[in-house]
Amino acid sequence: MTTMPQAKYRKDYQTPDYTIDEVDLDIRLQDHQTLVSSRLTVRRQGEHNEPLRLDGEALKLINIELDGEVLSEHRFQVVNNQLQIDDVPEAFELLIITQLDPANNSALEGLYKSGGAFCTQCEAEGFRRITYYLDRPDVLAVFTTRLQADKDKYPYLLANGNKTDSGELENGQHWVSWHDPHPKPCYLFAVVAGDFDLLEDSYRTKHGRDVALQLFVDKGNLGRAEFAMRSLKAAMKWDEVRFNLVYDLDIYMIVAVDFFNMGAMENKGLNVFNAKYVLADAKTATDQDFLNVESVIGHEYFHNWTGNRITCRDWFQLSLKEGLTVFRDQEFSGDMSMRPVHRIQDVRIMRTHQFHEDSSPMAHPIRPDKVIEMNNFYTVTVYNKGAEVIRMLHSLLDEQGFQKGMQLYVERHDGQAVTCEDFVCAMEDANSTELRQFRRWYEQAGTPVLSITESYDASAERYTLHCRQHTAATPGQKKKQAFHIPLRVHFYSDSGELLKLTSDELKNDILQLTEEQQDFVFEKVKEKPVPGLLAGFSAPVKLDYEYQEKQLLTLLAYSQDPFICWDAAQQVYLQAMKKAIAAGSPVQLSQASLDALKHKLENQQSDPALVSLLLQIPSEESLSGEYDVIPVADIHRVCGELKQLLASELEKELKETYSSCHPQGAYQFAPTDIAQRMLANTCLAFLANLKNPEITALLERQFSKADNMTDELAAMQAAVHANHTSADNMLREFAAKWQSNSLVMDKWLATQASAARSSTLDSVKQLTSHGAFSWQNPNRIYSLVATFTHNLAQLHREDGEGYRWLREVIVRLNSSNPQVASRLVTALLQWRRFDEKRQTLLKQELKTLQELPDLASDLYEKVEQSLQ
Ligand code: 0A1
Ligand code: ZN
Repeated sequence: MTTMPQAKYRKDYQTPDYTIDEVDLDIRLQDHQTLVSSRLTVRRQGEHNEPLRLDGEALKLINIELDGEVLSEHRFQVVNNQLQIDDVPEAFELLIITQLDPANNSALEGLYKSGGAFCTQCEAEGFRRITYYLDRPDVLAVFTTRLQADKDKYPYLLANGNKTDSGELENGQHWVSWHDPHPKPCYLFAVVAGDFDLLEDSYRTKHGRDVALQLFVDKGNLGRAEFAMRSLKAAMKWDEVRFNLVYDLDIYMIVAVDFFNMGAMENKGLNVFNAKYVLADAKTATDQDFLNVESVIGHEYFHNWTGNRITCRDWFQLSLKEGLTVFRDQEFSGDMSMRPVHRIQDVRIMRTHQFHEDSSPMAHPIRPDKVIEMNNFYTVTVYNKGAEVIRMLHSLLDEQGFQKGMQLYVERHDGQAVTCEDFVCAMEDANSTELRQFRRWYEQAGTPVLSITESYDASAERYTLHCRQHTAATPGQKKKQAFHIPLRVHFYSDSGELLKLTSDELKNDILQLTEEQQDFVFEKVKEKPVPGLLAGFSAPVKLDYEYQEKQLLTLLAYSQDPFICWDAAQQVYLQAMKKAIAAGSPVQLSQASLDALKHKLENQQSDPALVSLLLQIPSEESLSGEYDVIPVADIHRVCGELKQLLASELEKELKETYSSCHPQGAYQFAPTDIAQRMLANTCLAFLANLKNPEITALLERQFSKADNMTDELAAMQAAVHANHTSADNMLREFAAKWQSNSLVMDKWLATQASAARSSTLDSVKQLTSHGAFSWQNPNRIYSLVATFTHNLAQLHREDGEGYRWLREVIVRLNSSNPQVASRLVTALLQWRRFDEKRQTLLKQELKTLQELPDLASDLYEKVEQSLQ
C-alpha cells in the first residue's frame, strides 16, 4: 500500500533532538555508482532518549559505523525515508556510506548530471538524496568536502568555501578538497564537477579582502559571461554601500548549467545558475534578458547575508530570506537603472500572477501554516508578495529606519537560523515602534480590496476619503482581520498641479489604514482634488475607486508618480474592455483618451520607456482577474479589438514614433537605448495589426537588419502575435539561423506557444517533436508548455483539447520531473472560475490526475487542494 503524503504544520515546530557540528564528505563521482562517505559529528540536544532519525530518500545504504564500529542490522532501521538509530551516546561520530545514480536523476534534485557535468540542488530537501542527514535548515554545520573524479572529463571539482588541497591519482582520477568555515544548513551545500570555460576577475571589499571571482560556463561561451561578471561586481559594491554588508570568503564561484528547475541557487560561495540567467550578449539576448541576469546575479549574491549568514529556522519561514532578498534585488535593479520600469514590471507580476494565486485553491500567507511538498511553496506569494511586505515596512520606517532595523537584525542573528518574527522584532526594536497589526501580513492569505469613496464640502473646504478594506476568505481562513496598509496618496488639481493637502494623519504622503472602515479628513481644501491613490503601488491590494475618465486623463497627463501614470492608462483600457464585454459591443475609446495617448507619443522624448509601458494593454490573463467567472471568448475578443483600435487610431503617431525613437548606431546596453527600443518595438507590435505593405516592409526590414536579439525577436513576435503574413517566414528563418543555440530557440518556442491563433495547440503539439525541444530540459518545457498555459483563449478552448493535452504532459512529467509537472498543473486548478462546461472538463482532468497510482507529492498536494 502506498502511504499518502503527510502535511506538516508550522505550529508543530520543535527544536531538533540532535545537532551536527561537523560534516566531512568524501564523494567519488561516477555516472551510475557515485559513492558518498559522510562523517558526521553528532551531539544530543537537551535531555531525552529519542533515537537519532536522519532523513534520506532514494538512497542505497552501503555501510554505517558509529564511533568506528560497524552497526549491525538490528541497531538501525530505515522506515518512511528515515534512518533510525536507537541508543546513541551523548556525542558521537557517525560514518554513513551511500551510493547514488546521478545519471538517472531526471528530477534534478540532489546530485544529478546536467549535460556532461555533475551538479547538486539541495534546497529545499535535496540533501537527503545525497546522504542520510538532519535535513532541516536549523542544523548548522561546518562542511569539509573531498571530491574525486576522472580528470579528463571533470577537470574542475568544486564545492563550498575555500580550496584546501588537491592531488592526482592512478587511472586518470584526481581529487580536490574544500573547507567552508561558515556553519551552514545542508540546503546550502553544493558540488559541481565538469569541464568548463572559466572567466576570472577579482573584487576588493571595503574591508580590504581580495575576493577571486570565477564564472564557469559551457565551452565556447566566455564572451557571453562578461555581463554577468560585471553585474556580480556591481552587486558586491551595491550591498556594501546601501546595506553595509560585505562578502566573507576569499572566493565566489558561479556555475552556469543547462538543466535546472529554477532560476539559480545561492549555495555558499558556489552559486549554481540556470544558464539563461548568466549567458547574455547583444546577438542572442534581449534587453530584458540582460536585466534578468543583473537581477538574478544580484539576488543570489544578496542571499549571502539574507539567507546564508542568517538563515531560516524552518521552511515555513522561507519568506524571511526570499521576500527580503527579492526586495533587495528589486532595489538593486532600481538603483542601477530605470527604476520606474522595474517597479511597473514588479507590479505587473503581482497583479497578474500573485493576485491570481491569492484567488486560487493554493492561496497561502507569505508564511504558510501547512505544507505537504515544500517545493510547492517557492511561489510568487512567498517571493513577490513577501517583497511587497518588506517594501511596506520600508515605506513605514523610511530608508533610514529600515536600515537601522537591518543592522540590528544582522547584529542579533548572524550565524543563526531564525523566524520572520525575529525580523519584525528587529525592525520594531531598532525604531522603538510596534508593528503588532502589521504582522497580519505574515498570517493572512488573500488580496485585500481597498474600496475608496470621497466627499467634498465646498463651503466648509473639507475633503474626505472614506476607506474600507475587505479580504475575501481563502482556504482555511474564513474571516480576515483588518490589515495595516500604508496608502500613499498624491492630490492634483483638475489642471494637473500637485496640491499640498494636509491632515494630521498624512505623513510623507502616507495614510495608515488599520481599521475595516476609516475616514481621512482634509481641511482648507479649496477645490475638489483628483486623488492619485496607492502611489508607487504602496501596498499589495486591489484598489476599488470609481475613477472618472477625466480624472484618469489628468493623472495620465500629470502624475509625477510613474506607477499612477501607468495605472491610469491601464484603467482607461480596463474600463473600455469591461464595458464592451458587459454590453456585448465592440471596444471603444473616447476621443479624449485617444488624444491623451497621442499626446504621450508625441512627447515621448522625456520618458520613452514609460510611454511604451503605458501604451501596452492589459494581457488576457490580467483582464481575467477582473471576473469571478472568466468570460474566455469575450476577453479574447476585446483584447484583439483594443489592439486593432489603437493601431488604426494612432497609426500616424505610432509610425512617427517608431521611426524617430529607434536608437541610431550599433547596439548598446544603455538605459536610454533600452528605453527607445522598448517604445519603438511597442509601436511596431501595434502597427503589425495593420496589414498593409508599408508595415510589412517595416517588420521585415527590422527582422532582417537587426544587429541585436531585442529587435530581431520583437519583429518576429509582432508578426506572430498579429497573425501577420510574414510570420511563418520569419519563424522559419529564425529557426535556421539559431538552431544551434538552445536558449535562443526557447524564444522561438515561446513565441509560437503565445500566438493567439486557433491552430496554436496543434503547433505546440508538433513542436514537442522538434529538435529544439526536449522533455528532459526544464527551460524547453517552460518555454513551450508553460507559455502555452498562459495563453488564456488557447488553453481554455471550448472543446477541452487544451486541458487534455496539458494533463497528458503532466502525467508524463509526474514520474520524470514532478517539480516541473507541479508548476504546470497550476493552470488547471482554478476550475471554479470558468463556465459550467469548462468546469466539467477541467475537473475531469484533475480527477484523472488524482487517480494516478504513483502521483508525486508535489501534484498530490495541488490536485487534492483544488478538488476539495
Ligand atoms: N533559493 C533559490 C531558489 C531555488 C529554490 C529551490 C530550488 O530547487 C527546488 C532551486 C532554487 C533562490 O531564491 O534563488
Ligand atoms: Zn532567493
